[in-house]
Amino acid sequence: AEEALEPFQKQFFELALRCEVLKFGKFTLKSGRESPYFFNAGLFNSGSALDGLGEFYAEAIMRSKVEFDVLFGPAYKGIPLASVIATALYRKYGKDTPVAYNRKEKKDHGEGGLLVGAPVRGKRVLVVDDVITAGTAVRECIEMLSVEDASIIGVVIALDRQERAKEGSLSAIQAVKKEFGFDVHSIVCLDDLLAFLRSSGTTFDDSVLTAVEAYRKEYGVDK
Ligand code: OMP
Repeated sequence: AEEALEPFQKQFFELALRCEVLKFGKFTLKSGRESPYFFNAGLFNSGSALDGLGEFYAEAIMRSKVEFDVLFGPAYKGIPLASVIATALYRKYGKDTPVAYNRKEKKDHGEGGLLVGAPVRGKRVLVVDDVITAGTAVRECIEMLSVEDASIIGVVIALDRQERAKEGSLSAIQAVKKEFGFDVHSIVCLDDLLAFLRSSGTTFDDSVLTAVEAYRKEYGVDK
């Protein structure tokens, strides 16, 4: 049986559709696969969109019960994400969470260092990202943070596509979990998208659901 969507997950899909972050059609992915849907988080690009986005991440974090000291947003996309998530955690849950991020380029003057914001030394860090495609960004974070003796205790993303990596039967996310031993939390996953489409009545053409179901069948991970 399929799990019902939580209200915030339904609202997240509605926002993603409104912002055209979530689109249906034919898209060639980094992996070369042709996907019937695409998620472009860069289009959460206005005050209202970012406000909603921050709240949905915050709710996913609160529900996960993950305990952490610092929210870390890898440059560049992670920086606004960490900022709006932290304000939502404070406004909605009274949790005043320290925020940090990295520079991509080293400064040659002033206070140097690649890390900016709250100190991460020795802290439990929750990393934020939009999607994990190959896990490269997560690996880079682990390296950056290990220099500071910080430990990543989890990652939170918006969408888990639940796809098998090109090699093997695990998804990039499952591989990251297995290799590093931390959890990856998401606002929604592919199965939630299917649930959303199934519950949307006549809003979408039947071919959309059929195509996403077929894609899940061909490239999806076992649960
Ligand atoms: P970075 O922006 O490099 O971390 O990775 C995001 C990558 O994932 C981009 O190359 C996107 O094209 C890709 N991507 C999405 O952003 N959304 C999707 O739904 C699917 C992909 C993908 O190509 O797998």
